[in-house]
Amino acid sequence: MSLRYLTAGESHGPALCAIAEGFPAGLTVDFAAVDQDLRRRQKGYGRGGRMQIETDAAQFLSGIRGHVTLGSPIAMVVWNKDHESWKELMSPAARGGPRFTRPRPGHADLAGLLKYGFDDARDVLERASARSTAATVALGALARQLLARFGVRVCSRVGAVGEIAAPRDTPPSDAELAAIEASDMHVEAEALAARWRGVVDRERARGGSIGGAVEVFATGLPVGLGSYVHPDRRLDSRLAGALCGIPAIRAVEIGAGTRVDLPGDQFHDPIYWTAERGYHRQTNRSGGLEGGVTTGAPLQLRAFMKPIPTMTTPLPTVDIATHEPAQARYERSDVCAVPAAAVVAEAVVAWELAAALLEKFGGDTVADVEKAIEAYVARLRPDAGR
Ligand code: EPS
Repeated sequence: MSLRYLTAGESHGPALCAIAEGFPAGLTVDFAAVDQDLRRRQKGYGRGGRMQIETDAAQFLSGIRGHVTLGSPIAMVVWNKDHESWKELMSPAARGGPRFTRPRPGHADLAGLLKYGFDDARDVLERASARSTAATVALGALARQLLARFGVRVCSRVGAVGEIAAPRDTPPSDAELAAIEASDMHVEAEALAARWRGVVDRERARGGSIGGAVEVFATGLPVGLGSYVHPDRRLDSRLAGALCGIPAIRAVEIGAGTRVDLPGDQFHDPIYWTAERGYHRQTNRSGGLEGGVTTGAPLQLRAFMKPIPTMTTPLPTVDIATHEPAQARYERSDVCAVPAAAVVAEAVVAWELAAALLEKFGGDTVADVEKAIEAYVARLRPDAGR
């Protein structure tokens, strides 16, 4: 059985919940590191009022004893502090009260109202809210710790905000990573961050919102995760699907995937072999994936986030109670959540990589997984008689 998860929870309900199933026994979990990832998700220039209210932290209910995984399902809860102020609206008494009837173009509101037969968009938006990504990040934090145990590291930076894109880059160094984590724009170059803040300020002043792009990198991956033998085993399809599962992500690029201007001889990464390094490349335009399989080079992905559809200068819509033209309702929101999306993107990538790693090397214990990886790496060594 492979690694799997479920999340549940409404934005203003009591809590967000997550269950992770399939973790091997024997992994020491650093709870503080999980909460650190949750805090990272809350940061970023352009965030709205909700992040001033919450101090997200994960409470572990099962599957771990004395910080060590038991191999049983790991249940986690992230409590919504703001629930206190929304108890009434989230209670049965709220039925029959004021309704949210002016759906926001670009949000799940109208599709959800029609699909589930509701007459109040609150019944849709509570679950469609990107608040659910707190549960995603808690799961990703666990996956990241499993990966770290085997030398795999996942990190991210913002790659664009609005019309200003950063140059394409390679995985950040340790010093750059420290600068990225210290930046409210989740980027190492302060000059770029300043320009991006200007874009966010401009949109805030216009009553608008703005999207952008995030880059996710993973280093230390062995060659051979994922498979070309069937579409749903391709790691590229699984990573793109996972990234598009994040609210507001509309496109994913793998390596230089959108560089359709490059002919084949300039796009692909020539293969070399030396006795010291074995097979290697001098370029990584594949983004670390060929045939849906990891090449052993750093994984490089870009995910593109649309502007948040909730705006103080709302778009035209229709009131579902009257069918009269109306302006979309404004709910407290963020002007820009691209830095937070980078942290969420890291989490889903970490999860998919952990799942792929366990599929290839899985065992009941972390020690079993370690032995399987060691045997495989030994088979691939340049001096292993191949
Ligand atoms: C979010 C919590 C939400 C929003 C935001 C993300 O909380 P609230 O609705 O109480 O302000 O701030 O979600 C959206 C912008 C959206 O459209 O879903 C969070 O925890 O990240």
